[in-house]
Amino acid sequence: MDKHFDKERFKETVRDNVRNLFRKTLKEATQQQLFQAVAYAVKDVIIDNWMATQQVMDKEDPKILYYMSMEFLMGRALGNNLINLTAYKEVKEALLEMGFDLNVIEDQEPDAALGNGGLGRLAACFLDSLATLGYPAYGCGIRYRYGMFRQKIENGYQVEVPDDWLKNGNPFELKRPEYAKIVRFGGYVRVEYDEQTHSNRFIQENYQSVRAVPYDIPVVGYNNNMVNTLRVWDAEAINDFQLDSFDKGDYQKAVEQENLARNIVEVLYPNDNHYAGKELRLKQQYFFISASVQEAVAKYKRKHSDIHKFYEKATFQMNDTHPTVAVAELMRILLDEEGLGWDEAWDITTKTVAYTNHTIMAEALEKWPIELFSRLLPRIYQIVEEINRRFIVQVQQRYPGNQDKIAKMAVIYDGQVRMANLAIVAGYSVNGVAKLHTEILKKQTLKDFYEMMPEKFNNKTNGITQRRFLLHGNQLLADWVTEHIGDEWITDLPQIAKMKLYADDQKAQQEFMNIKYQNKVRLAKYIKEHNGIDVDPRSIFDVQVKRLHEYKRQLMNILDVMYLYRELKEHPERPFYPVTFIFGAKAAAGYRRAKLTIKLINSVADVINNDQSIGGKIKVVFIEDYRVSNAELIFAAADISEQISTASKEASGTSNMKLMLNGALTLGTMDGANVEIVQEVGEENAFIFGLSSQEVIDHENNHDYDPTYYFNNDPDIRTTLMELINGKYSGGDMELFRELYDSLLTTKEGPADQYFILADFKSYDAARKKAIEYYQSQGDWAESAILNMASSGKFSSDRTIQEYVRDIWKLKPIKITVDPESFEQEL
Ligand code: NBG
Repeated sequence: MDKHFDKERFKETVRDNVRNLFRKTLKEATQQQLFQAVAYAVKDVIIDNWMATQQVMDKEDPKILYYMSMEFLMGRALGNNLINLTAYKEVKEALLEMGFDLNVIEDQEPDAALGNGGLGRLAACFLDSLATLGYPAYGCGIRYRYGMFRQKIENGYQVEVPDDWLKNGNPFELKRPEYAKIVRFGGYVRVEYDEQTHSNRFIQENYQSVRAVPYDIPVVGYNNNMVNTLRVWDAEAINDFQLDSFDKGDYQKAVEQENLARNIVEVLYPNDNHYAGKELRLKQQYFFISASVQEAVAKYKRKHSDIHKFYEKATFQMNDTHPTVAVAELMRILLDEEGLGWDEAWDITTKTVAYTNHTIMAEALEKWPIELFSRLLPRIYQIVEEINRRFIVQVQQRYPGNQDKIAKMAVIYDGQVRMANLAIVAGYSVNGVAKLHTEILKKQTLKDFYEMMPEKFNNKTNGITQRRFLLHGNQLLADWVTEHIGDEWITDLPQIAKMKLYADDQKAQQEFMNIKYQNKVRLAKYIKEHNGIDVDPRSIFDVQVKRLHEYKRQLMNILDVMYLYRELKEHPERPFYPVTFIFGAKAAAGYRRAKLTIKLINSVADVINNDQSIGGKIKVVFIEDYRVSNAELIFAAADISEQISTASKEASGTSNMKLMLNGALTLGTMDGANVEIVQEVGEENAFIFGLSSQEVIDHENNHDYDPTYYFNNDPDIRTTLMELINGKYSGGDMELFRELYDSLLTTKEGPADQYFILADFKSYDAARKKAIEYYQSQGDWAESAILNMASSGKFSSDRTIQEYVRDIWKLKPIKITVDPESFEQEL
């Protein structure tokens, strides 16, 4: 690409765009307008490759993956697109010559935050890897009008502000009205006997409907001309107040359809690892699934006449239980629209759909009341009932007289439709997202299914894209690595292992620490601008950034900070190396304890940061509105990676991988992918503590965990907890944090200390002190940090995708060649 990049032409295009879009000269344009002008210039290039990709797909007719997900946490597109077009540095230079700073322009772009956390970001990393590896794939999702809320901190509390991310339009998207689909809700099903075919026909009547209109967002592969598509669906009303609806007395219905369309894609539910159970949520699910499945079938039929072989050209990966209504929707289309019999339809469906489980947390598993499900989706419910009826017959044959098996595995039971069970019964593959997680699924959570159908189960340890989280997010480190070992790591991360050679080289260690320092200066500047807090880039940056959830134990982290602070005050004579404790986390809007934990972190920060007597040795920073764009800055600057979930609860984690890639050392429990991280880098280069997953599970099964034991016998723990209710961090208010105190010691709302904070507290504190100590031998630390980065090869989402392709999807890569002159022509 660089060979053909024509700087002068690019500048001209930007100038033209500013003029044509905004009737302004470059001088008059705002930074936002410049961003738009640059983004449209880049889109021009992408369009060529996008069309070329479509042409190859048309010609070669490959099998296509449909990655179905309610969430795609894409972050910003401009910088990433430039990186993957290998045009970042040239464009930066060109803009500089025009007097503009690409970084400032990048900052104008709102994050596409159509996701909550790990699950949505995983989907985004997967799209990047699929395009880079040349696999034909569509992301299928929802074009939420408002994405993840913006978090403001006011008086220490989280306040949610609507995320109006489309306010200035999205320059990269493309509306595709020609692929619109109708989606139907409610009404009833009339059964008609067809004399000719001697079969029943099922006709949905008196329903409400909306028009699903797709918007395509390009997904650019790295340096390979491939452009895949993320297709997100918007909803439009079908009959916009035609006069004849008054005449027919259909006025009410017209209004309802209008409202349905307006509401359905309005907002992303801000819950992570927690199921909301709202009717509108089920509508969202069926809305985007029905449209996506209809289009997948239509696309197949444009080229093929034998629907029986659909699965040879299409495969659906269901990202968690949210899209599992796809099972029944595909059945509906095959039965009611294609006229197939049940067995034929079931054969196709069960060769098409596959399911990924992302959690063992009971409150995250979706279950819909029959009343709601059947009222909203009457025909879909009939099909699920029939799937359930046939499956129960199978279970009875396999385990005669065993009611317990039915109770556990039935798709419909106890008045509820169980979406995970539907996905497992129909799916040809069921996978967990890290080795430990998959083992827990097989041995505990999904034990009965595993016993009955072991061949479906497999593990696919998560991964992350090094292109966003090193090449774009940490350009200094990326360049440094490339200088030493070349740039193959960009598409083949295991190559980064070559950096192990330099781990004990003093010069390399100094260079590494210097880069880390510069990244810490960059983050310190961001913190000063956004929080008004001065932090010392020479201090240790100890980082926990992820959604706020009790099982992730931010509370344990801040309690330990309170303990360290008390020790520092009580023993000013002891040496204490300065540490900056950095948090970033959004809490679900209705999650009281999580929101109170944010308030606690900010209150502790206020007290400690303003205590002149400790000479700035401890700083606590809560970074507002944690999201993909500021995550890139944070990862680059981190020394310590806090991965401290209660063992067994974090299915995989992915910030652990991003931090490792950026040379941070893990302080964590043996949970999720931490286990594999430690396996790769060696326990001597991490700080591991706490109960094992088996110990946690045993306590849970035996109901024998008693946190008051620690409270009564350990004065350090007792004193720390008392500080929650003695007013020390609440301006004398003894009640403010009592709920957190109670959650650890009483059974008022659920088990006391459900996440074993007190059991792990002392070993956590010891491991953290060990890390702080270790940091002071800079050479050893640098060696471990380089080894972490160099051992992260396994955690590229490229590896994850190759495994999905090999074991599950069976896709073949395609190659896109475009006229090398076209980039020049466009720009
Ligand atoms: C989350 C897990 C994480 C995991 C991501 C991606 C849900 C339901 N699960 O541990 O909590 O890394 O999925 O797999 O959001």
